[in-house]
Amino acid sequence: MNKKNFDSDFCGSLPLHQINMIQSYGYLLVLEREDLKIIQASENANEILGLAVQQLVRTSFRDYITKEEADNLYFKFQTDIIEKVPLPLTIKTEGYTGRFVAIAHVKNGYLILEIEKAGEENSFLNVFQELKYVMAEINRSESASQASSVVVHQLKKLSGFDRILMYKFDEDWNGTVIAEVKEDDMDAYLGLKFPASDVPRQARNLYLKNPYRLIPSRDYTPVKLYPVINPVSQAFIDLSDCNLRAVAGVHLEYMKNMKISASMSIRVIRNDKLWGLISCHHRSPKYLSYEVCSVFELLSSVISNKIASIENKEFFQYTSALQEKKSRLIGNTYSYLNLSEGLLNQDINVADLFNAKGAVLTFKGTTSRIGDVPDEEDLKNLIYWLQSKGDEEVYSSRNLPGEYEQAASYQEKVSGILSIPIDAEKGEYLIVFRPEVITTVTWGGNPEEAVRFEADRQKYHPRNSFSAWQEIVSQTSLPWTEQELEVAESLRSFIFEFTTKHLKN
Ligand code: BLA
Repeated sequence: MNKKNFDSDFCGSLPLHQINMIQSYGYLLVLEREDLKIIQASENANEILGLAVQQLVRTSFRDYITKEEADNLYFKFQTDIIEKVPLPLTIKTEGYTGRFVAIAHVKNGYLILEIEKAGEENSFLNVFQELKYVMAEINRSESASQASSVVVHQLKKLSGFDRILMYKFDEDWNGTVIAEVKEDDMDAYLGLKFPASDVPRQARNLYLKNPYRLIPSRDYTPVKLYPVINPVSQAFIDLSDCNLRAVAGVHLEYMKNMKISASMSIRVIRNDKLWGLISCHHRSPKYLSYEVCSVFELLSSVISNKIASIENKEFFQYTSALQEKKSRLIGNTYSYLNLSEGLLNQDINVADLFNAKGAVLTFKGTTSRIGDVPDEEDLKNLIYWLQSKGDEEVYSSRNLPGEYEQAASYQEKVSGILSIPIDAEKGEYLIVFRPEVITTVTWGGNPEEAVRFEADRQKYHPRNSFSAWQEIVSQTSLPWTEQELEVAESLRSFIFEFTTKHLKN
């Protein structure tokens, strides 16, 4: 099936870094680092600083906070800290004193302050005891799905969101809901798969820098900066790292279609790559203070570490087992000084190595085969096709009939192929085959309708139904894993060395 890929073709190119407005639950100031002079301010800043933005700009932020706070702010950012740093602030204007948190970071040479009301005073011990408990629960888990289930349940108790789910990405960046806890009268998403474009590439990339994204209410009025264009750089300031950044319109519509008003998503990272998101939903607006968001952030790293340690251990065990099998095959080949004896005819063979059902070796005018492989004529044509592709490297596909139509006539036996060229020009190959595995994928709404364009082909909307939509996937084998492809590559090097050193004639 040739799916539309809105992730790379469309949604993935929306310029999120050029959104120049903020959500209204906080205030944003752009300061010069040297003298803390206000260069730009969000139009709502008058609510806390007492002056209209037109008058605010060019004043010094020092005038509104205590001397200690101003010095702290100044000194913290003399070095090139790129991490966001939270700073407590007491803002004093005429007749008004308020406690705030400023989340500060440097962008384009400027100091960007995102200011939110400080949350309720909560003793460190209170928060810590809750956290310790959840952390202990997470750490006891033995699988990623168990850890996910623990974390969604615990977060629901801690935060009171209506629905919390763990959303895990696959190799094509589609995501499946692997754990969910929700209020009874809400739709269930557990087990459903969502297409990559729902959280497109650039939105996913932002989680590599920012641990979470909070949208307290989709019904907010975006707030502009004053002046809109930064007067020094004459450009939009890049707000992509800001928590307050206004939300892409298409995603607000998506939330509406999901019947939610507020959302919070927290990253799960494994080996520096986004593994999944914990997505929290609320049917009415829900604001979380910076302090509560920080608890989520901390739990995000606890769960990330746990999942990484579980999966890295599984990865290691699996890789060692593969290596061990490969070594046995190589040992056998050396003992018999013969490729087909060593790789196809002993107690272990290449089909076992690659969890395949058939294998073929075409070498020096002889074809050796084991298990389920294409018939002679079909095999000959398949090898011509492989030759015509001119690959010198390992080639693999889990959907051979999708790439080479003739294979459709034997798709049951052969839907997956992994071919290792020995001498492609002479038609010499080692090939393993996997059979078709027919699966049913249940999507959250038809993925072909992930984007609905209006008649003008300009305006578009996200899909408006997330109810289960079944796709039967045929002509497809189990996927070839990264480790299997690496082993195939090292087997190719071995065969090259073996044939050149030991089988000279
Ligand atoms: C953002 N989409 C997101 C986010 C999530 C999802 C979690 C991060 C923001 C947030 O936490 O709300 C998607 N949420 C899901 C999914 C589930 C869920 C799949 O709970 C599963 C149950 N979205 C579209 C289309 C486009 C698109 C068609 O459907 C593009 C054309 C874009 N999604 C999009 C963009 C963002 C986004 C641009 C970033 C929004 C922002 O941060 O401003």
